[in-house]
Amino acid sequence: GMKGAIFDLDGVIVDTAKYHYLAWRSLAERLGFEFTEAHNERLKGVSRVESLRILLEVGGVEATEEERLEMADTKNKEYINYISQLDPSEILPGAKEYLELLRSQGVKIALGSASKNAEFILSRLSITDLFDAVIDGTKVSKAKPDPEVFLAASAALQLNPLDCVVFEDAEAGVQAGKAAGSKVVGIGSPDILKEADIVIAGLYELLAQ
Ligand code: B16
Ligand code: MG
Repeated sequence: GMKGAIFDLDGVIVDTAKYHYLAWRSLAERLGFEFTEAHNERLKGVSRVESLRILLEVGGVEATEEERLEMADTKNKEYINYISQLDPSEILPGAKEYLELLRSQGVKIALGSASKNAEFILSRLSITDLFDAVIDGTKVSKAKPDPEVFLAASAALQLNPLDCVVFEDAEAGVQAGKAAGSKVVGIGSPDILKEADIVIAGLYELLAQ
C-alpha cells in the first residue's frame, strides 16, 4: 500500500500557473512580443530559468546571462506580487480534504515542487502543517523529468520511493515520478499524461463519497 504521498504544487494543490502567466506575459510585452496561454502550457512544471529560455525562444530574443538573470528576477518580483494575494479559497477542490484524509490514515506527506516560492505559497494557503517534508526548487538542482525532487522527498519521509505515490499535473513531472520508481497519479488529461499509472481530473475524485 501507499506509505507516502508526494504532491506537486502548481496544478495539483493550487493554480499558480495563471499568475506565472501574467508575469511572463508582461516580460514578453516589454520585450516586444506576444506570449499566449498556449505558449504558457510549455512552462508548466518547468524551472524558472528553463521557463525564461523557452519564452526567449518563442520571442526570438537573444540575451546575455546577466540580462537573463535580471529578467528572471523582474518576473519573479511581479509573480510574488500576485501570490502575496493568495488565500485558502484558492486551494484546488478536494486538495486539502484529501491531504487530511491521508494524514488520518497514517500516510506521510511531502511536497515535491520545482518552485522556489513553494514555502511562501503553502503559508499563504495555510496548509504548511499538513506536510511532513517540503522539497522544492531551493533544495534540488536537477529539474523534472529528473527524479531528484521525488527521490529527495521520499528520503525526507524516510521511505522507499517504491512505497510512495506521486501526484503530478505536468508531463515532465509524471516522467520524474516514474523515474523515481513511484506510482504516479496524473492530474489532467490522459492524452498528455500518458505515462501516469492512472489519470484523474482533480484530487476531489479521490475523496470517499
Ligand atoms: P518559481 P510545480 C512549477 O511549479 C511551475 O509549474 C512552473 O511553471 C514554474 O516555472 C516552476 O514551478 C518554478 O517556479 O519561479 O516559483 O521558482 O508545478 O513544480 O509545483
Ligand atoms: Mg505542476
